[in-house]
Amino acid sequence: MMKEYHFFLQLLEQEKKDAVVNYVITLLDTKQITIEELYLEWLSRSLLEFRCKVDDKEVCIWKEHYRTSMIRTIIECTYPYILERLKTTPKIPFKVVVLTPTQEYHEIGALIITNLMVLLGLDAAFIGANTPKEEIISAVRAFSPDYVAMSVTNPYNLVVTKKITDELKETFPTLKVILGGQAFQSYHTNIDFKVDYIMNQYQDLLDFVHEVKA
Ligand code: B12
Repeated sequence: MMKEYHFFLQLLEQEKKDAVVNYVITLLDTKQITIEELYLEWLSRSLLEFRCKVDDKEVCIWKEHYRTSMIRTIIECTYPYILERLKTTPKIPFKVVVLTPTQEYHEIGALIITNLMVLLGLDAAFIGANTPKEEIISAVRAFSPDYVAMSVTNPYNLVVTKKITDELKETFPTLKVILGGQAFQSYHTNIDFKVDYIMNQYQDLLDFVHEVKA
């Protein structure tokens, strides 16, 4: 799939939104790529490896925003394929609310993880990025989830994440809390999170599902 990935990347780099969306849909229709491969090996990679060309410096942030927006469109376009897969996926009777905390605008990881949870049979919903503590508490009251999963990218947001998770645990003693995202991949702080899981990658999610199904 190297050749195909490079073609996809080229379309993204040339900002040919219609062509890239059509290309991905064709690959999904013809089952040349799975949703998991698309999310984890193509979409994530194309963002993680995003670099500015030297003479693009001034417009770089806009190129990053536009690439993110194209990726978001592609993620939304995968939903009918998820629905198709769900016809044969056994349900896991746990509700998960996924979000990013206050000041955390990086949301693509959270969106992808939500859809991967859905594909695994969980009842998961992404409720938003940059979510203040009071809104998170109100969302837990409204949805009564079994789990809250928070995605954190910037390590600066770990302090606020600690405050939110402590309050969630105090207010809802039976609620399980999951943390994940890039901030934990380089996690060397002494913050003692009182949470149930800290996950780094897709395999951790697979292990989690295996555990809760048992
Ligand atoms: C796109 C992007 C943005 C976009 C985000 C748009 C959006 N709507 O999401 C915008 C332009 C808004 C942005 C802003 C900023 N960004 Co930015 N951004 C990126 C970029 C290029 C890609 C991030 C991304 O979407 N990756 C793809 C996703 C799929 O990967 P992921 O989030 O890691 O998720 C995967 C796993 O971590 C995991 N996962 C994630 N969450 C969870 C949760 C659970 C429960 C589980 C199980 C797993 C899991 O699963 C996912 C799939 O594998 C990265 C570059 C990079 N190297 O990451 C910089 C990057 C993250 N940004 C960075 C910075 C510094 C910023 C800004 C501060 C810069 C600025 N001045 O503009 C602001 C901060 C905004 C804020 N307050 O949050 C730095 C962070 C450095 C650091 N470690 O602190 C990076 C690394 C760039 C860099 N090399 O400097 N950014």
